[in-house]
Amino acid sequence: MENVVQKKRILSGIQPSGDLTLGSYLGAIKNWAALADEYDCYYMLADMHTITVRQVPADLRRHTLTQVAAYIASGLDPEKNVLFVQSHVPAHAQLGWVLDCYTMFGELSRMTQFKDKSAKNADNINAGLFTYPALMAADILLYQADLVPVGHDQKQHVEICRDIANRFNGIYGDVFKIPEPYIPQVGARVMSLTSPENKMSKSDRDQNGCVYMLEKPEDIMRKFKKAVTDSDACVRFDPAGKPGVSNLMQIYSVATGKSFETIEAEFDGRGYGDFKKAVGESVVELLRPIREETERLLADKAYLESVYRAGAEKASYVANRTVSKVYKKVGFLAR
Ligand code: ATP
Ligand code: LTN
Repeated sequence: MENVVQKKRILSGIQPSGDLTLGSYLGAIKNWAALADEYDCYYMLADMHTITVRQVPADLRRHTLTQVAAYIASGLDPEKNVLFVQSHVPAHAQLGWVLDCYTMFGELSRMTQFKDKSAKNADNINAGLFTYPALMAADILLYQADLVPVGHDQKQHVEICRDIANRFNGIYGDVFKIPEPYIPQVGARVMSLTSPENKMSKSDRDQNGCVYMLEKPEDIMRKFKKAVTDSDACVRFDPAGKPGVSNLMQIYSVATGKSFETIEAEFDGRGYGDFKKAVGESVVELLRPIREETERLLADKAYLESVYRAGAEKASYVANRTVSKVYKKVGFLAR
């Protein structure tokens, strides 16, 4: 008897809403590359989500292409992972609409990302920003994903996706696989260098709080030297009492693989100056090969195009099957 074990499937995505940050890398992309052998992996560029906040069209195009290059440069081999652009696969919009009709106003109103983003974009609180989680649920459910690797801030979105899927399955039978969030232990929450109580975010207006994946070494060093700490002069992990120092320790720990105890011992009796310099240098070295490879790939547009075209084709194949099933279940007349 044939004994083929189906690999579990993974789906995740990042919005091409700006230059990728150290947070996007440590909280998401870095962990993705290690999953390719064990799982069947789909990674998208969530450009349809990006227009929930007004974009300059040329910038959106540039960010999308750069992000394809950065995915590959971060170790996502296009032969082993399906890399695609959300808007290239119409099934996302198709299932997104259906799921809008199975998502409740009340549950959408409770989403923290909606509350944060509508506070930041008070002049443009559009319907897409509000129904964002239903489209994200479609992204995940189209691929019948088992796991969704994301940073901590996206956990609530994966939870609402599960609720929507369970609701739909409750009415129509087992249509969707119920996905689980997959959140890294360390690195899931990289905080701003200037206001360590807030998450480092690519759309943050304070550019000094944010380290970008493709940033020049001297700029990275300058930002770490200016990072907010405290007046204790003691390198110790205590996120509540010492948020700035603890954030730097987390970053240093993921960049070097050192434990918090090792880091505390390494900087025992030394000032924050040495510590910040060491963290900055570790990040420069972590990001250097990725920046260089991204620049090399961006010079080869034909290759990048071949990657995202092939990705869209593979993704469409899987996604269209789910849409057909869903259309039939809800009672749409077959064409
Ligand atoms: P935006 O500013 O456009 O909202 P963002 O910079 O906050 O974007 P996303 O594109 O929303 O980041 O996130 C991409 C992925 O990276 C998600 O899985 C998210 O959880 C993760 N991520 C983003 N920022 C951080 C961070 N500071 N720490 C850890 N993970 C993060
Ligand atoms: N909402 C996510 C981006 C995103 C996503 C997804 C992540 C869109 N669709 C599907 C995981 C799975 C964000 O803002 N980071």
